[in-house]
Amino acid sequence: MASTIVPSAIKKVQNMMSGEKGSKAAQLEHDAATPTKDDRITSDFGVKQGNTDDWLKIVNEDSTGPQLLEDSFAREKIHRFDHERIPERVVHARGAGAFGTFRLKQSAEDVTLAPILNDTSRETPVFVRFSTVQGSRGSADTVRDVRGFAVKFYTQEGNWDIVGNNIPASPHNHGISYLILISMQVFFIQDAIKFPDFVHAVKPEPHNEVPQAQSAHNNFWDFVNLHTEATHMYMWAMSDRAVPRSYRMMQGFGVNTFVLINKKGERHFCKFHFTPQLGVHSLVWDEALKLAGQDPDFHRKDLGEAIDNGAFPKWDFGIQVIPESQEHDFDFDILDATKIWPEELVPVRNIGELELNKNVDEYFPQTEQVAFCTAHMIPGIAHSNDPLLQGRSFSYFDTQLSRLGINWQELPINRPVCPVMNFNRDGQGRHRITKGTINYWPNRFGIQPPATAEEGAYPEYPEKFQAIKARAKSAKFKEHFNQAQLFLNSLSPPERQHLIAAFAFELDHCDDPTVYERMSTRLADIDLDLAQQVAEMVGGPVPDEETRPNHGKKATKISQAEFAPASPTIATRRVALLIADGYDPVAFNGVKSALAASGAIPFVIGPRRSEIFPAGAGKTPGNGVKADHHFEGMRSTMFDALFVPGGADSIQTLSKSGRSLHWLREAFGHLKAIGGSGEAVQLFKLAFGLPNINISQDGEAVESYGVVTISQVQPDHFTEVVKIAKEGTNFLEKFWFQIASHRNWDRELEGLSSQV
Ligand code: HDE
Repeated sequence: MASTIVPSAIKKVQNMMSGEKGSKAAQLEHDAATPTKDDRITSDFGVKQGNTDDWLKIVNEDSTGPQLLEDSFAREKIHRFDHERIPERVVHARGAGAFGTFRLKQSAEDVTLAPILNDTSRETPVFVRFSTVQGSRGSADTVRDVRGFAVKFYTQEGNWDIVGNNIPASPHNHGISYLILISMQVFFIQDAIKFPDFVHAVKPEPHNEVPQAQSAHNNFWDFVNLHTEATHMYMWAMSDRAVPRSYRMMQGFGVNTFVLINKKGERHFCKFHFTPQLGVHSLVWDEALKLAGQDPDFHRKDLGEAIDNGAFPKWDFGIQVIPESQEHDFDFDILDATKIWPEELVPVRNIGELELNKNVDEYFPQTEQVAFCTAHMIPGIAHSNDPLLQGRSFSYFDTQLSRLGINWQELPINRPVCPVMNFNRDGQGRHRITKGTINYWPNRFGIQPPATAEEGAYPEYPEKFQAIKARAKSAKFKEHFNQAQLFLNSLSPPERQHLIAAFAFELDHCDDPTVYERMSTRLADIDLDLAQQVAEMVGGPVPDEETRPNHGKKATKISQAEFAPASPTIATRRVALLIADGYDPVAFNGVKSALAASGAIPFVIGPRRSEIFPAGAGKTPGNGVKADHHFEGMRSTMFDALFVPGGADSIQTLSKSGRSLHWLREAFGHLKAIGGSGEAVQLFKLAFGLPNINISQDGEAVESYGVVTISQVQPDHFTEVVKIAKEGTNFLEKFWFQIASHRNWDRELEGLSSQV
């Protein structure tokens, strides 16, 4: 009996695996159908249908009449449609996902026995889902929020999920709730009870379901003010981190403290990091606000587009490790997920690389039905006593029951690539069929005995406890302001300005004076200058003394400015070329092809989405270039940089159009790199006529506050090989450097961006 049941099932899975690389893809391919012209439409029970457009009726001479219930094809179609929606995730409802590969570059065998982290010959398939937290499934991508960064590793030892986010402490919105519960007095506080309070406070208010996908409302600020444990978190959430330029340009963190176990049975505490190779970049706030309306799918499309173009996003995967013996050597509790482990104290060891290289085939069965669970750990990785992690590991399995049903782990996207053999049975939506008479252990045939350690059983670490049962927490959990100050002190000057502006925006949306007045006072616990600036803006009481001195300490790798790629790059940046009839073809063609050659994505934007004709070529169809979009269809917010080639007629048209001037001024206001050649210098004088902006006059390329101009054009200005270096004299070199710098912060710091 044993030989007919177990081995055949295992063999089937093993055949699909054929080495770990690509095994998930092979498995999914096995489940997927690609309809072709040769296929014929059928009902769900497999019968071919001849007419899918007319419900079966009793018809009069004019072909009208009542519909028949007998039409099971029509009824099936409507039934299926009526039940297409499942409950959206209670948090992180809006997301985008992709497949990829994890490669280990350096073994971490000294700290973990997990083969995925010590076998450098392995390639492990992954699925990653990015998300926002507060908004519902149809909300916009670019809202101010923490982003989910959930990774499912389909390893040969089973699925391993890191359900993380883009902010390292748990200033994750619902992280706050936990942060609060672990820090309250010891009475009556339980994870499951406190978590809904926070999520209720941040989600739309109950009386009118407003606002959508925003924390800028009374209830949120009321709640976090009353729970000072949330202080560190909201500093991050008000920073640029909460408005990423792209999912591809944000960090990912496991947030919780995990345990690694090595072959000797030693334990190390660990935090997981993903650092994007393109650098960490954000939108500016005004741009994020506008994009929410102009292109609500901005991040989703950006991810799909990059992968389709072969520009696979990559992250370095790193671990921070603390030996068990040093658990108490820090002035914060290393199990407190609301605290970071500053990198100068615990360096990050980059040991691997995560690459996303395949878009989903169908959103619902893959991105919507993927289900993560923090309890999904493989041998060599384990829970610590981080109380946030322990609470989460109950919640994730539980929430999948209402969303997907008890057999959620059998859905194709969630199925491990290794054999799953056990005596769990039945339940709604069961797919697996197991042959034979045995569904229990022990059994008379010895079928499916538990594994031994040598066979790869999950190792339990014998941790000694001599304890009392109490609702308690360690004393270090009660400190709430040190890392909020550390965060503020570590920001660059523009990032600090953005943080102040974000507080001012959010509290301006609170119309209950109790809320914004209390918050104005609370900020003095972090920093007096911060509190004064915000209070003045929002009409709260302006504090005149600090209630808690700022310790003045800084940490590395907090400011996004510290994550520049090893060498500057313009790869994957979207650059708009603005033209009208009569544009200069030399500059246009030169810059366009040089952009593409450097890995950027050029877009031609004109007054209409049809052919635009260059200077001197007449309007013969085929002589010009077809615009990708027109000025009204797309907005400057959707691009990282603009280039305007000269050409007298083209510039004259652009100068007369309010919309094209708005494109330029808006891009200037959003601190983007702007390049122009020939007659474009006149347009720039008109658009940004500020004395500080130095514009090319004598044929030399000039860079001034991120505006790069060259007044006279020679063909070789646009064909030289481009090295991206600040000192460059060449037009492209200067322009490329500005694009690679992401934004020109000086423009903002000196108040120029608000003057245009
Ligand atoms: Fe979550 N969280 N969470 N969370 N979380 C969910 O699970 C929860 C926390 C995170 O793309 C839910 O499948 C509790 C921290 C991500 O599918 C739910 C606590 C972090 C995602 C849940 C936390 C996260 C979720 C809702 C303790 C960053 C989306 C749907 C207070 C490390 C995963 C679901 C995806 C989703 C509970 C705190 C990240 C309800 C109880 C901290 C990325 O189970």
